[in-house]
Amino acid sequence: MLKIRQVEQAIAALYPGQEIKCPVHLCTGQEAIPAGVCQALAKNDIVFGSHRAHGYYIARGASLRIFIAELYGKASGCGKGKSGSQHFAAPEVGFMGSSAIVAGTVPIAVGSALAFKMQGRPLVAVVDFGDGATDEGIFYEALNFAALKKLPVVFICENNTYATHAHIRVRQAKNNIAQRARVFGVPATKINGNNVLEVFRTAKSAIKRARSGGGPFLIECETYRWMSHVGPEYDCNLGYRSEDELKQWFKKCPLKVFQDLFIQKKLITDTDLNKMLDQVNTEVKAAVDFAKSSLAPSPQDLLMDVYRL
Ligand SMILES: Cc1ncc(C[n+]2csc(CCOP(=O)(O)OP(=O)(O)O)c2C)c(N)n1
Ligand SMILES: [Mg+2]
Repeated sequence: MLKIRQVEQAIAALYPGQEIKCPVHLCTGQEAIPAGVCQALAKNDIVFGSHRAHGYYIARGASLRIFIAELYGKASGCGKGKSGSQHFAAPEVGFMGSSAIVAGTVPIAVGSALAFKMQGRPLVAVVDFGDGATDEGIFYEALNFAALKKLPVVFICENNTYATHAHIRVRQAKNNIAQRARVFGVPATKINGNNVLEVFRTAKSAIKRARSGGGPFLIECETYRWMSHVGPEYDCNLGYRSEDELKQWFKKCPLKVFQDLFIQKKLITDTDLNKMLDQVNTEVKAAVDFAKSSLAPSPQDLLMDVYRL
């Protein structure tokens, strides 16, 4: 969680310098979900993200250097400078990709789970998406198919109340995503997405169940996005949410909740925390230096690795 937070704060600080050209959707405030879920995965399980997926890449343990280089559009980036923040992947650690198409990776994860089942491999596919993805028809088709075929897939919904600037109450008659999944035959639960231990325990049991043939599961994680929908700033001036609402969620910061618990239980000291912070910041700085000093892709590479007619 600390690494995700520090990486994204570095991105937010660097962004106004205009060297990062791609849009960035920061997951600050929602770090407990990727951290908890990835901790519950087995080495060869796979996970898909959405447009807000930095946390999954980092929590899966993929290289920070080539991630930051990707944001800088460099040839050394994990997408050779062509994927940017929304379409990156790290298949070497089972992070199979992210997508700007809302709900786009949901059916792909279900298809992967179908492949695992047909091949008789004991693997699980996990897909993370926002509450906005549950506005899409494909989400319900995916739930139905996963339940019908009893597939080893776990759906993680980050319900942060908003899809861009639209509150869930102006998009859906009921804020009951977990309940809706059950109607399709997918067992589901709603949890506190800012409590990393709760996320970890729930994901662990859903993944175990899926691996042993129990079929799909949906976890609805209640959480909140701190920064603007896209970009590195606070956006209460836009009028779609209040500063007071944001401040209430600062108090539920997933890192602070976890740190306070560990300090209270005397499992960690302030000195340990500062040491961790220093280590992470050193790694982030090295990644930024690597990105800045890397070369841009050459014009000849423009049409390589992309679909074309
Ligand atoms: C199919 C599709 N429709 C609309 C958009 C425009 N769009 C981009 S992000 C977004 C909202 C996503 O909200 P949510 O899924 O709740 O994720 P969050 O941004 O809150 O993490 C929308 C509507 C899109 N990218 N793809
Ligand atoms: Mg949302």
